[in-house]
Amino acid sequence: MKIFLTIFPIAMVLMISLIPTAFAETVHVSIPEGTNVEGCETNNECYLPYQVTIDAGDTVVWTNEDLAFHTVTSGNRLDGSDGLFDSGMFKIDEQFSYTFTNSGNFDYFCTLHPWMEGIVTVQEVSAEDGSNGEGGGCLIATATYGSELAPQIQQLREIRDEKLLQTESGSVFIQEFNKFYYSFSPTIADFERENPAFKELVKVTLTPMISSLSILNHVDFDSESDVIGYGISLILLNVGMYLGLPAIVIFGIKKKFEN
Ligand SMILES: [Cu+2]
Repeated sequence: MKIFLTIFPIAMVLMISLIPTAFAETVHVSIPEGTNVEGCETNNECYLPYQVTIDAGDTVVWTNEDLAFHTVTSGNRLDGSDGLFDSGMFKIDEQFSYTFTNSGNFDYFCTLHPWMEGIVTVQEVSAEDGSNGEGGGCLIATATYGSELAPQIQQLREIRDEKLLQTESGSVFIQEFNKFYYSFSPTIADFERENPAFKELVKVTLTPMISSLSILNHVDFDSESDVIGYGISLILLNVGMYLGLPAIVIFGIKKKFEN
């Protein structure tokens, strides 16, 4: 039991210390009071700050601090909305957030007060394929289970689209997970295609994790804290399965040899 008792806390500390650095950043932009009247544009103060620079995967949150309705609509006053994002009208103290998955310069304006303009500059994340956000295929699972339509993959997709992406913390998690995941998954998927034995090994390794995720199909998230709660429980369960069980087995074998 000693090994288990040593490995488990170390693994926990590692997991927990990795969580904050792995999370995407959230950048706040305010819509200051009085922007419903022309004039703020002369100093670029209709959205504050008027220009923000973020990494792909980061989220911008706009807060309406004015007394009037406003919108945050991608595009510009000359060409109108380009359809990428649109808050619709939102009122005082309400927020609108958008997660930028691709790099580039994104203009936006207020459709009610077109003099209000802002810009979001999104920098490429230096991962191999980190810009691929929602809708990206699960490369490893696809290579492992043979097709995008395998039930295990459908299940993962359902959890992602119907559960996690419906909540804010879930969306943040997926963004971060994708950044991390797409940094190594193409390599593993290629290797699996070339090496059937490795593919079987991955299948055996992934199955407990996918089974544990299926718990999420049977719960309803009522609040953001539910998501975090289930998320942490699942991480703990998986740490237990992947580090705890082998540790117990190794310990058992060791004990046998000692006797
Ligand atoms: Cu406005």
